[in-house]
Amino acid sequence: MNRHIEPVESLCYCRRMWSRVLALLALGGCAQIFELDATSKIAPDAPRVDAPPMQDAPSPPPCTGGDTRSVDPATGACYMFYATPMPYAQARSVCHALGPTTFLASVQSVSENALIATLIGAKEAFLGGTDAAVEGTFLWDNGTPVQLSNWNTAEPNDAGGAEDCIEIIGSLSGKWNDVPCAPTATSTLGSFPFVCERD
Ligand code: MAN
Ligand code: CA
Repeated sequence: MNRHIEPVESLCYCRRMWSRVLALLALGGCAQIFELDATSKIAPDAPRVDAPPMQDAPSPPPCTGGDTRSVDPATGACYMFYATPMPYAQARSVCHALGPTTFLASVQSVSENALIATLIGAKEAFLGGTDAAVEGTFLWDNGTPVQLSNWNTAEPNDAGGAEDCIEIIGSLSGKWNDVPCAPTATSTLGSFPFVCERD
């Protein structure tokens, strides 16, 4: 037998139920919000870094040193000609003392060779090439292989089995010849003016 519910009583019952449902929903919503708040990781604002002021590209150090010097406009390299003759090892030391990017000159292009030939005038000068480590394999003083070939006719001939360094000959439009790297007891040949290159 169904219990009889008075209409007023049933209305109140319904209201009570609804307010409970609403309260529960509200609680659930709050819980969710708190949960979100607890777990969300919003990064704090990164500190502002102002853009550096606009600046011109840093200018390379001036090309000084040697008795005469010249800058290759194509690469910015600085070539310095030292007219006092020295053995290769001593010339190399003079160049290296000028800084970590300065070596006895290496030649990568025809235009670079022409620039050095003009710089030395009618003189002869050591470049940085040598095959002292492995006969016939020439390396530049900066460690790169000699790839350009600008040898004079019949060179390199390793004359007397004693020519491991490269000279550039101004009076022959910059042609190369292998020569002794230092004078010996039997030959005075081996001291030359030289060219340093700073890259
Ligand atoms: C001549 C040629 C060269 C050599 C020099 C040495 O010019 O044989 O190859 O290097 O003599 O004086
Ligand atoms: Ca030679």
